[in-house]
Amino acid sequence: MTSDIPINRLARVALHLAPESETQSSISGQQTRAMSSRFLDVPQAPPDAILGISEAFKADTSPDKMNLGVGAYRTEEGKPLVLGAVREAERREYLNMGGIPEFCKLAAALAFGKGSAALQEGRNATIQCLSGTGSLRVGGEFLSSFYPGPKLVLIPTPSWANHKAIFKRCGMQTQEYRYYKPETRGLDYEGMLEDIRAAPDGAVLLLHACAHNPTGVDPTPEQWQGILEVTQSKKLLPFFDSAYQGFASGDLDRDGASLRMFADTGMEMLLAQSFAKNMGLYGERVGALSVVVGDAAAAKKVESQLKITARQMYSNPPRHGASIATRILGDPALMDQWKQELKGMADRIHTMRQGLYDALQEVGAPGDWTHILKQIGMFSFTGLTRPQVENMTNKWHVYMTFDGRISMAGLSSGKCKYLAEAIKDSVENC
Ligand code: PLA
Repeated sequence: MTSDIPINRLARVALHLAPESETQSSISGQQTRAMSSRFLDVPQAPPDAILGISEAFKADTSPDKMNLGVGAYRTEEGKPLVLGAVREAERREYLNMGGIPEFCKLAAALAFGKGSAALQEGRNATIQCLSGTGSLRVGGEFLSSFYPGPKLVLIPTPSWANHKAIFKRCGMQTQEYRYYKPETRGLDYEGMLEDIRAAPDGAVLLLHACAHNPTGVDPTPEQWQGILEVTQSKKLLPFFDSAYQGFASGDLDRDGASLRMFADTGMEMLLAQSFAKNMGLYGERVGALSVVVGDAAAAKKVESQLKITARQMYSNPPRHGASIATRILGDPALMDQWKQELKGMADRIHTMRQGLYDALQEVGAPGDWTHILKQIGMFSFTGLTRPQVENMTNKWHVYMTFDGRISMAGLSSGKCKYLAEAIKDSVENC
């Protein structure tokens, strides 16, 4: 690493400093303001483990820079993608503005399957929420107030960086269970079951429905069956996070298989759904929370509480994005178009996996990189260590999260070689 740069790019993120260009003006700005506040002792929050990387990326002026930090789909040209199905849905006049309840129905059917017994029997309470994060948060608030079991959420190690924080903010306890085995770069299935068995009966079990973030490692159908059996014997309450339906395999039903396997047993469960990635509606905040219960009368009561929870946090969710999603989900032609476009995105990500793998072979990066091909979904968990990640950013202008995760959706064919050279250099020299 170059030692002549006084404070490097990543260090500015880690030390919670503003980009250099902003430092001067904020100091002079402070001098003109009153010097006293009751909030002076509020501690500075650390930068977000994922979104903080995008801030550092924006401040970098190198023409080689690459943002593989946040999971946001980009085209071969590195541009955000507005899906054709979304454009078409937006263009059409809204004939029926009963949009919101209709959205909840269609979203639940997309996840649980049209023939789902829970939906047919009216055992689900589904409300539109602010994308995946908002759905998790409202679900956490609901459990914190009304779950009669242990207020404890079991979370995989590692997991999406925000999971633990969201549940803690709701007043829930959290506990980790083993998930990823660095030695095999695969699932620590035995460790996972052992930790879940050792947890208190009735605890909440957080599961990634597919395309586990950040590892890209999902259980096989047989392993899901084993996880289901432990969930039943321990009377755990599964809480599925489905942020990538259709993105993992390119097939919506296949990516919904795990949560359907659980729901079809008739068990009670929660589901947080996001349409950010699969519809490319990131900023529109389209999502849904479903609480599936054992009895339709209970579902009505649960729904009333979910609505009050939302009312007290943000009153009601935005309409525009959910109206687009409703149009697509409710129209067979748009549905077909969307499925094709989803497949296109999943396939491009797959091509990038192969492209990066081939480039690593070509440049002769030391080590076994087959995990890049085996992992599923938007991310690759490269196995790069923190010093190696720092080298990737500081020397090569490649932005990625400190845990070694790269967003394959941010890569393009023309950049695989450069990325492979950066990885080779980091592995060899750090
Ligand atoms: N759950 C998981 C597993 C996620 O990966 C993400 C997003 C969310 C929920 C929340 O998504 P939403 O609120 O935008 O619908 N994870 C991203 C972005 C893609 C982020 O961190 O906000 C990531 O880069 O990990």
